[in-house]
Amino acid sequence: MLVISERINGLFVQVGKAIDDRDPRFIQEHALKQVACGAHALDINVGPGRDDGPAAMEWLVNTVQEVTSVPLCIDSPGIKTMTAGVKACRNKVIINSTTAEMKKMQAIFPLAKEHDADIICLTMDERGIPNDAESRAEMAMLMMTTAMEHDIMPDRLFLDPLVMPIKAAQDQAMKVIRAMHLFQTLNDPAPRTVVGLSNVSNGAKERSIINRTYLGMLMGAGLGAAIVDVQDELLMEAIKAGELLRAEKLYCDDFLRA
Ligand code: THG
Repeated sequence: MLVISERINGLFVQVGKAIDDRDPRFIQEHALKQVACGAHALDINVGPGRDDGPAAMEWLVNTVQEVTSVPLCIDSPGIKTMTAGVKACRNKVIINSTTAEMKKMQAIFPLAKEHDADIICLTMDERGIPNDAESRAEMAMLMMTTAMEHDIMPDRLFLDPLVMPIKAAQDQAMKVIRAMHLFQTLNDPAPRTVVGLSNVSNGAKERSIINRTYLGMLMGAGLGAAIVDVQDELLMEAIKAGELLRAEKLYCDDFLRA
């Protein structure tokens, strides 16, 4: 399972302030902590509502890659901010994200091709997030075929069914599980998948138990990568147990200490 840290995100007050102040120390210590906690990659997001998006993103990428060479997952809905982030990356880069909107794909796929980036594909379009699993799979298929028209093979994509807060839409949690199953049938070998796990518990109490229970359900449905709170130790243990149960890691008595 590819573990991506959600924490280098301007949404978090301290991170937002460090970006505003262009304070490298906090960001760099924070990035190293994520890697020490088991992050294989870092999601990099300057946060919403900035007028300095591209400059802030370029600074954030440069600041982080001064201390670590793990892949960066550039997370922005804005094409200018995305481009600034991807251009600044010296190591492996994941574009987070495109949607199924034609205009968006026509901007993102050439950028990905130019920089040899992987791409997270959100199953939504101008009409929003579909209400059912089948429409999510249909949009995933559209993104896979459009990527191929840009000479990007399906193995460069991560399909994201978009996890919704359980508090806002309780019926969506199982629809996302069903979408995860449907995604496996869209290609051979099965496409890679990713979710933003913490979305599920947004605004809920007892976030940790909700997150790790859902993680187990998603791993059972074939989830391949997740943007998570790697500082949640119980969650990281659940991921290791899931890898054990999926036979991705050889069994050993003390697997949790690995
Ligand atoms: N898919 C993809 N990318 C994503 C998401 C997704 N990126 C963003 C998000 N969803 C995943 N990252 C987070 C980061 C933080 C939180 C949830 C998901 C979160 N933050 C607290 C909150 O909003 O309550 C912040 C609290 C604080 O300030 O401490 O929950 O789905 N591809």
